[in-house]
Amino acid sequence: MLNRRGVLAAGGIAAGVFGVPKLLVPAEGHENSTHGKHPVTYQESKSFSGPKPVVVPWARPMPVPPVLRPLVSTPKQEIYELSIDDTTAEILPGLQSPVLGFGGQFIGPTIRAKTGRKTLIMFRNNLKEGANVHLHGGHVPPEHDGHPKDIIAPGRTRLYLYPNTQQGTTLWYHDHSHGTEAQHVYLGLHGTYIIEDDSERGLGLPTGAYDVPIMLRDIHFDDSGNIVVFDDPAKRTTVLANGIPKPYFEVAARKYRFRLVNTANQRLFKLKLTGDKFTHIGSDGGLFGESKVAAELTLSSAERADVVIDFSKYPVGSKVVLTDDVAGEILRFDVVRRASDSSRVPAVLRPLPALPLSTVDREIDLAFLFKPNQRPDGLINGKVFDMDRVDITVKRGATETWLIKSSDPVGVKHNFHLHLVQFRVLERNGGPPLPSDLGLKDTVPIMGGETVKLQATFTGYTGRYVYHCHFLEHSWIGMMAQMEIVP
Ligand SMILES: [Cu+2]
Repeated sequence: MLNRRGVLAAGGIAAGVFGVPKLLVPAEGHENSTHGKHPVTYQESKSFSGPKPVVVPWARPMPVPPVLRPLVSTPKQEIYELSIDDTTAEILPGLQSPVLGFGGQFIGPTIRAKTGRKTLIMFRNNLKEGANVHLHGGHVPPEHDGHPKDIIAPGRTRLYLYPNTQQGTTLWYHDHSHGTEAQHVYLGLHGTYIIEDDSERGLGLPTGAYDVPIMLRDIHFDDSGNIVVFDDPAKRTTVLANGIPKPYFEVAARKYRFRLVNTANQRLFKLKLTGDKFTHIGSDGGLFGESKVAAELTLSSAERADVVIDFSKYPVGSKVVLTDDVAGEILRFDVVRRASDSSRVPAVLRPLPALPLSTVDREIDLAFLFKPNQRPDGLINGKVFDMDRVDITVKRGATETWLIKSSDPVGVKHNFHLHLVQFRVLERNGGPPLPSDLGLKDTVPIMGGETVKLQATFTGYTGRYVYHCHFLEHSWIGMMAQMEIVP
């Protein structure tokens, strides 16, 4: 059986000989369930040889990732240490699967930051290969953005500074190391990073134990219970809520704020609640201007949805299930006790920033270059990513309008992510944005043949940042480009 280094190396080779690029097709439905290629099981040293453990629905509680404790905390800054580890996790019941994890945990600890207070984190890479950390959605200097070239060598540390100058929101941190980000994130290098701010606190939304991040993702176990990497995403049929398939979560009969984060490498969730609706209060970059009632939430890879669910109308003993239109039941909320509730969900939250006048127009095309009997390349505006090439130059402070498009055929899906700043979606296919496009955004799905017009203002820092498809097997084969922000 391959060890980890062997697996990662073999994965790179295997990817080069894939005939049919099902690896590059996001999991949404079972239409891609047959294909010919070379998935690789991920194992530490010995193969699991028993029967694959059976997931009994609602048998295990959904864990809430622990909040990381700072080593030093002052009103101006907090200092943390966090390791990047080879570890194991009990994802399937009774089976310890080899995975990667921040702080030794498959779902990394939650970091709670505050607007106006810096976060400094010393990451230590305990892997046998390079890794790094990107704060997804964070407004951070370029040397702290986890640029693909900035790798933490095995056994080394790197200090990341997050200024937290942006408003309260739900971000996440994950690996962004060049050529290995897809495997590393798939194997567990992901955690939630929450920024809180005083004006948000003043709204009276649920807090403390009633403010719960939920990381949703999919994973592929083979018939023996091994995690499969470099696979067909349609086979990632085990959906996890905070690392557990089909868990229950005990709630009081009151309001809860849930911060949903899609950490899947490539998946579009369509989420519903049995017999209930979400109160949708925010997206990637923070709160909406007004709360909205939503029967369904579309959440593509790396997107976040900030929602409130009010369980106060339910008698103790009630169950409410979170479902996906493809995966079916994901997570059951069990109402187990009554509770007082002084929290509120105001109809008016806080206004979004005004849209400045845009002075630059660009077109960004995400597409594959298909090649016979070879792995395709991922292209942005016709080019494979080169981390030494600057693709566009942006003047600091400029407001720009980007028409994101995909010249791929209808049915192919991509997922555009811009580093450094949040944007606003102005149009989709020349019409109004979808509900899932609203608010401050850093990631947006885009289908073959579609266009998404967005506007961004490049405040803050100068230097080099990437923009890419956030289906990680797409950025991994080159669907990434680089901008340089200049004074
Ligand atoms: Cu893509």
